[in-house]
Amino acid sequence: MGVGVSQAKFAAIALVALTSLSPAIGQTASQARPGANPLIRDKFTADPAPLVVGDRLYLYVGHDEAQRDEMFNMREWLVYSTTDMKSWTDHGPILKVADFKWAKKDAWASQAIQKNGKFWFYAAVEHDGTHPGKAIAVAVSDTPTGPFVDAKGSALITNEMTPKGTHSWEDIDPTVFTDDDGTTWIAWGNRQCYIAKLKPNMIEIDGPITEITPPHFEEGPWLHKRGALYYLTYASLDRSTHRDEKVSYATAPSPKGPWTYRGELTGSGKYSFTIHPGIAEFKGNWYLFLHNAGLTIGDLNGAIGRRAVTVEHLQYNRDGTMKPVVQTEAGVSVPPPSSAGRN
Ligand code: FUB
Repeated sequence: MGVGVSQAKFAAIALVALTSLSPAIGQTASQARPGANPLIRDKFTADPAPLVVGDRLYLYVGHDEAQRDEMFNMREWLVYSTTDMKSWTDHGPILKVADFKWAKKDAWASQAIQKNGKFWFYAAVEHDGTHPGKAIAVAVSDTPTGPFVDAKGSALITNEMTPKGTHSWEDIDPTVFTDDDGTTWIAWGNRQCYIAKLKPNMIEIDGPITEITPPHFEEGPWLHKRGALYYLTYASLDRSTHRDEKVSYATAPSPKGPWTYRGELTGSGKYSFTIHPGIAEFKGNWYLFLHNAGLTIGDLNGAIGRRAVTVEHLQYNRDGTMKPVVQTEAGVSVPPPSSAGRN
């Protein structure tokens, strides 16, 4: 009995010692902490796009399957969900590039929104030879977890629709946002950033495509609104000073602009050339989803085509600007750094 007690005591002390060591041993230890980064650890995932539906947050991601030195190998999109930002349910693949008969490859960045009782999923893909270059596809489903089907049977946006661009991957990374008046806007781009209205049918552009490229814009735009202010957050690259993308943002009084550059929101993602913002308000708190290349699975380490999605608390200053976000392993397993200025 005495031995049993001291064994139990030893076990308890060992557990306490291990727990207090955990911040120092990084990723392995933080696996035990619900909400820590990266969020998904059994697959490489990129380009996180959150969507709140009722009391659940859905997170759409591209599935990175690059082997060894492959640059990208992305064939499908996956969705996960949570009710508490700590534990995630894996709903599996919702759509493959092959489901768009006119597309060749590349399940690149996406975003889903809910409108008129349906879920609309916009994504960047590589078009077949009939419209060479990247294109934007639209799929639809009755539920956030699919099955999604091609909603149009052809691309929503092709490379020819934005003739100013000089490269074939200019038309990528759609972000969609429905304003209070019911108008849905779509913004997208690489090096140039464009915005247009969507028709109420959600599968056609309505009116002109306008260029709104903010400073250092590289790709991955994300539109959202808080109070009266519109935000355009994006992967930025100041080629004169940096090798890897960071996140920057601009604000405007309307989706039509004028957009005011507000500077950098984050640094670069760990070991990653790309980074990709996705923003959501969920249960009274704001979150910034990102990706980095800090995850290792088996003998495959992080790389440009083997990324891992993360999330951090997002906080605002009283004037509506966003507080700089530091990327951490603790993520939302710990409370936000400060509650001052939160709405
Ligand atoms: O994941 C493929 C591409 O890399 C995305 O479309 C870009 O935003 C960048 O993350």
